[in-house]
Amino acid sequence: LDEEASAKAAAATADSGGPTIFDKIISKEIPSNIVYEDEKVLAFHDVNPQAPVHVLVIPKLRDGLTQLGKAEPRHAEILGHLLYVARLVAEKEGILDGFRLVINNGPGACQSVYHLHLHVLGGRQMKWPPG
Ligand code: IU
Repeated sequence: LDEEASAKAAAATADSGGPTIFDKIISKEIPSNIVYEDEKVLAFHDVNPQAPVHVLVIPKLRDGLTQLGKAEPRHAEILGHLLYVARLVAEKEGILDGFRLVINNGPGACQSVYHLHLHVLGGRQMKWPPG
């Protein structure tokens, strides 16, 4: 898919609240290249990396967090943990010197999987502004 087509495809994906592919990654029905795991979160390499290091950090229990915009007070602890794990992943992957965290929220940001996930990107010079 070219850039425009993939943006359109992502924008056409709605937050249905239904199951996502990440359920099968969490249950290990679909294998992934895991970087870090604990009882609350899973971090694994993105199948379509946008940088030499591209890891997704996700909560194992979605609990309504299809997207960050749905966050409520009860989610504050897991949100903090996801951010801390992103830093552990950056260290493990050797990119503490320069890494970027991204959360695509909703169609306007090309979110394509409606299970909250934090992108950890690095291993190359990141540009600003992002696309
Ligand atoms: P987004 O922020 O919702 O666009 O990110 C979803 C990411 O999930 C995207 O970078 C995909 O490459 C990635 N991904 C994956 O790693 N494994 C999969 O089976 C599927 C998507 I579908």
